[in-house]
Amino acid sequence: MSWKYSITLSSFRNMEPIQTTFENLSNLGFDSLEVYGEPDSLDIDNLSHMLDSYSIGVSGITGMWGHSSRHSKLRNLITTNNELLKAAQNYVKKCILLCHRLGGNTFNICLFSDKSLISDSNHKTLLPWQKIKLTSSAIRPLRELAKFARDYNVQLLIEPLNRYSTPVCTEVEDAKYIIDLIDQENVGMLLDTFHMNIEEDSIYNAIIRSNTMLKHVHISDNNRKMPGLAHIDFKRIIMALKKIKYSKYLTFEPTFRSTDYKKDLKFGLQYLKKLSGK
Ligand SMILES: [Mn+2]
Repeated sequence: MSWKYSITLSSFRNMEPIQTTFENLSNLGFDSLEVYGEPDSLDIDNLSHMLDSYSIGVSGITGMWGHSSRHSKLRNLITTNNELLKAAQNYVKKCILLCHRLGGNTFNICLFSDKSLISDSNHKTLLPWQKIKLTSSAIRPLRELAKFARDYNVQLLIEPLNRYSTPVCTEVEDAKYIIDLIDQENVGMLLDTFHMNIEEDSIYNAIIRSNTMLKHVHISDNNRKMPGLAHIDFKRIIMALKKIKYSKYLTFEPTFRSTDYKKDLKFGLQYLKKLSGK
C-alpha cells in the first residue's frame, strides 16, 4: 500500500512563467500535478507540451469554484435558475473533457448555491435540514454528470469546504450523505486538510469515517502553507490514511506569497514523506 504525491498547478498560477514552475517541480521530483479547471482560458497545447517535455503526468483537474473564479456565478450547482444550472453543468462537462484529454482521472465538485438561498450570510452555517433541502436539487444533475464522466473514466469527487466559502457541504457527513444519494460508482470524496481543520471535530476521525469513499486528498497546513510549517497534526493524518489503506494521491494545495517558494515546497514534501515512511 502506498500513495502518490501530486501538486496543484493553481498554486503557481499568474506567479511566474509556466516553464519555471515545471522546471522547479521536476527538480523536486514531482511527476504528477493537478491542473486548474479553466478549460476556456488554459493554453492546453502549451500545457501538453510542458507535461511531455518534463515527463509529468496529470492526476486530475481542480475545480475553480466560488471565489477562486470570476465566473463563480455560472458555477453554482444549487440554483433555482435553470439557465444558471445549465451553465454550471456545462462547466463540469468541460472540466471532465479537459481531464480526459490530459490523462487525469479526478475532478472535485464543490457545492455552491445562489446567495438568495442562504439567509445567514455572516456566519454561513446551516442546520442539517437546511443542508438537506439545499443539496436535494443538485442530486439529479450530479447523477447525470457522473454518468457523463464515467464514459471518460473520470471520478467526480465531492469536496467539503468550510463555512467561510460555502456552508452547503462542509463536513465528511455532508459529503457521505450526498454521495449515497447520487449512488454512482465513479462518485467519491475528496478531503482537504485545510477545510477539515476548520470544520471537523477530529481530522483523524473524519478520514476514518470517509473510508472507501475517499479517492483523493488535498494537503496544506492550517494557514495553507506546506505541511509542517504550521500546526495541523500530520502525524495523525498519516496514521488515519494508513488505517483506511488509502492508496491514491496526496495532492499539495499550498498558497505561496512569492516566487521564492522552493524551500517551503521541498520542506513540506520531505516532511510528509518522512512522516509516511515513504
Ligand atoms: Mn482543496
